[in-house]
Amino acid sequence: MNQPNENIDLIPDSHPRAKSLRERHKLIIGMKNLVVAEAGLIAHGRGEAFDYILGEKTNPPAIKAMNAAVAMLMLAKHPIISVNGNTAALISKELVKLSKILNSKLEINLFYRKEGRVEAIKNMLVKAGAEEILGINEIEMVEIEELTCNRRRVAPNGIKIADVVFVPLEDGDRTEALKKLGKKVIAVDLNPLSRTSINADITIVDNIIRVVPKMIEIATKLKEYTKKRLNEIILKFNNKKNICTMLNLIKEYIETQKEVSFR
Ligand code: PTJ
Repeated sequence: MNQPNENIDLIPDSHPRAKSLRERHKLIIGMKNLVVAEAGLIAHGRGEAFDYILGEKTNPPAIKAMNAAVAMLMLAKHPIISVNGNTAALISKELVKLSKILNSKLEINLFYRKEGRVEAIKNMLVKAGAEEILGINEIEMVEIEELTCNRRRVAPNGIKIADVVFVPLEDGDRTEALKKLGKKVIAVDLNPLSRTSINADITIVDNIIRVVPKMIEIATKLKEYTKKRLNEIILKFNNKKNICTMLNLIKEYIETQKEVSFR
């Protein structure tokens, strides 16, 4: 039987969807190494479908949301980047870099708990350069009462006390629970109509693979800004309006593709 990495090598550079196929394989390898939950593959497939109708590119509303997100993380007292299996498998190096630029701690927080998963994700983050990782010490964990799923178990010095939580690829319940606790939530979700997208304070409708490198670029620029200027970026941002703009862009994209493909 082929090893999963051999399968990656079988994808020729000339394949029109080589990049997308390689991302799938990262997740398949991640699943075999316990980093990714089985359902993570399905979640990625759903994401791919939305990415397709966004033109597989970063659109202006996503850039706007990323600017507001970086400003909010920079102004936060206790910013936390929540890491799940998919994000670790897809972009761990960049996530670690972003956490360092933003002085934001990384916390592993999983929906699907299975023996060995936290350890596998921790190893992946350490390999990517992470120095401090929260959410790995089971006995220290505390519970968020507002949540019933596995994600309720959080680090006492992490999500529990965070004022701003960055939650890439999320399931809806936690965003609502974190909001009830008075925290600001920044979500990355290719589905602009998910409960997470609708309930987050800032929703970045884009692929996490493109988002994190772009946020690193933005953070490098915004580092020079005063607190006042960062605050202005946040005040000017309207999440619901921004999601509506994105929905209009999707409609336009589909119309254009209809014209181009079936005219
Ligand atoms: O690692 P775990 O155990 O914490 O589990 C992680 C998953 C993602 C499996 C879990 O959180 C889950 O089941 O999530 P959902 O409810 O399927 O939601 C995931 C959302 O992320 C969906 O709305 C997808 O459209 C979106 N999504 C998938 N891939 C990407 C994405 N958004 C941005 N970038 C992606 N690459």
